Amino acid sequence: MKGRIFKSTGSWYEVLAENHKRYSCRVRGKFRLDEIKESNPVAVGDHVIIELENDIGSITEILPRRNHILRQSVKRTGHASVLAANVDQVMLLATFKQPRTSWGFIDRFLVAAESFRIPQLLVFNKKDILTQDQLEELLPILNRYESFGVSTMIISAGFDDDISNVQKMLEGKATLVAGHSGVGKSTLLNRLSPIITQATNNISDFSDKGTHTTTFAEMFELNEHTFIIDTPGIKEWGLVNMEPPEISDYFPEMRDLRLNCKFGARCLHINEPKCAIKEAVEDNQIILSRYESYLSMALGLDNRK
Ligand SMILES: Nc1nc2c(ncn2[C@@H]2O[C@H](COP(=O)(O)OP(=O)(O)O)[C@@H](O)[C@H]2O)c(=O)[nH]1
Ligand SMILES: [Mg+2]
Ligand SMILES: [Zn+2]
Repeated sequence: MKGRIFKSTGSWYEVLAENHKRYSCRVRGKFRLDEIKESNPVAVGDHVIIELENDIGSITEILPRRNHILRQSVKRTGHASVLAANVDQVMLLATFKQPRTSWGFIDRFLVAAESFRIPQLLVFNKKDILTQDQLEELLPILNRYESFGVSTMIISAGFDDDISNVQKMLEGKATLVAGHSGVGKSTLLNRLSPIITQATNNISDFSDKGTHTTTFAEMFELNEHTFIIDTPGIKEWGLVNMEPPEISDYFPEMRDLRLNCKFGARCLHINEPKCAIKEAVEDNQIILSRYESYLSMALGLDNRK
């Protein structure tokens, strides 16, 4: 019988089967996953074949993945695990303040998604606490993100009467939702689905971005065609298998421009002469903070700030 992985604890998997029942399953035997070298063979979002014996399931096959999102292990460098598979889009929930999500973190997240060719939504929460000046600072930046293909939105998950604008963006898709702890992810998910009952944290010390209650990704069904994949509060977003010369490929506003660099594909846009990217930054065609994010990635700097 076919099914889809909704939850993984590493050894047990919760599968929603095509008969609409949920089964706890184990992996039986060894899979031949030629192209997958990651530590966990089965990930949330995977379509699988299960066999049942007294309501206990065995996963006997993983169906081909449309895509997957890798996450670099924080503890073991060079080690990656599959965070989720078969994802239609990612949604990063961010906040302008309380706590402030850095543009560096946002860009790393977007670039990672772009490298897996997964469309991105950037949603700023806690609109209610923004002053008019802060809104006027944020809006033009978001317009520029829109111009290179990122969908953006400013909401107040805690106070908006109506969140149908968010629901519309999610409808019919499987969306991976991420964000630092404290941005209001649980508040939003609780509002999106009555079956998601997650503890919300009253965090007074927002500097503690490490606190999180969830440790594994988990998928929820909003309706028959709409799924949310909740991820643990992400502290940092390691770059997986990304060499400096290819990083600007994943900045959509740099992708075409960089063909005009004097050193072509060898240009790292750091201190090379006649660099089209640096010129575009000077002309304000590329957002300075985006270029700074690029530099920090190309120079292999840590993003845990
Ligand atoms: N002002 C304001 N606070 C919010 C909003 N949404 C969530 N919060 C608060 O932010 C804190 C963290 O929310 P929570 O949903 O637990 O965040 P999570 O860590 O991302 O899951 C809680 O105190 C929420 O009440 C909002 O739209 N506006
Ligand atoms: Mg939470
Ligand atoms: Zn260049």
